[in-house]
Amino acid sequence: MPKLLVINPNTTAAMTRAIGAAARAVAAPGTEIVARNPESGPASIEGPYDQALCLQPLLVEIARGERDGCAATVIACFDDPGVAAARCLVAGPVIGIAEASLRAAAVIAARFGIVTTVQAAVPGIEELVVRHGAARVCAGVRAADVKVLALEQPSAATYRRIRDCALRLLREDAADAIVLGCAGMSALGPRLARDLGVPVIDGVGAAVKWAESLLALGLATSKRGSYAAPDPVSARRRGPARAGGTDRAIAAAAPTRGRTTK
Ligand code: 5HY
Repeated sequence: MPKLLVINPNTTAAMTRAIGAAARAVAAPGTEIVARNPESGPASIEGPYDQALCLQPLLVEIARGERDGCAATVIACFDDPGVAAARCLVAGPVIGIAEASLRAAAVIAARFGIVTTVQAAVPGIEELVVRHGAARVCAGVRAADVKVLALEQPSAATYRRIRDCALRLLREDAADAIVLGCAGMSALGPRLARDLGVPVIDGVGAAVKWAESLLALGLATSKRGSYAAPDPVSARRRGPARAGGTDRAIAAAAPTRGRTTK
């Protein structure tokens, strides 16, 4: 039975529990969900600085997940932090919830809109939309002006802000479906879909199902080219000051599987 690591890159345990519940709600009966967050890093990710701050502890946790037998990794943050680096580090598929949502949305709607938390998150998400070739089908990215941590126990006012933001995407930007632009919104998906009358895509669910299907197809990340495993030689040459903490922590967590020189 496959084990999936579903990692919340921020350090808020309540959010990790909610993300784990959203993942288990859609996982196939034989799939074991391991929901974790790093020991250190930002309590929430709201913009480029937090995204940078979460990276090293996130990679350490992903390497540990593989050592603990997780065959694939879902990065449960809508900024998809560290996805490419993690694909170098571990053998199994690594899926970001933003990429999974965009690909699912482009299949079920001619135009979709993304509702996220704060304005600071919008430019990074717009970049992801372009990077994943979804600019033509994305009607817009809008911030509901709610803090990520307000989603731990969303109040009625927080829910209304998100719903009304989604309504603006439908009415003013002509979106036909809504993508939840934060892992903390997963639990609100079913109610929003009922209230809005359109499909609402939750990235945690989309990424879990995608990971399961890649594993069922026997697919893992290619270690040829960009996602080749980190080269221990150059790691050692980076010198203790810079590399010591990061590489040693990651090396300690990761199995010494078939390191190939690029
Ligand atoms: C997320 N932040 O999914 C992103 C959403 C955002 O801590 N988990 C976070 O607002 O950027």
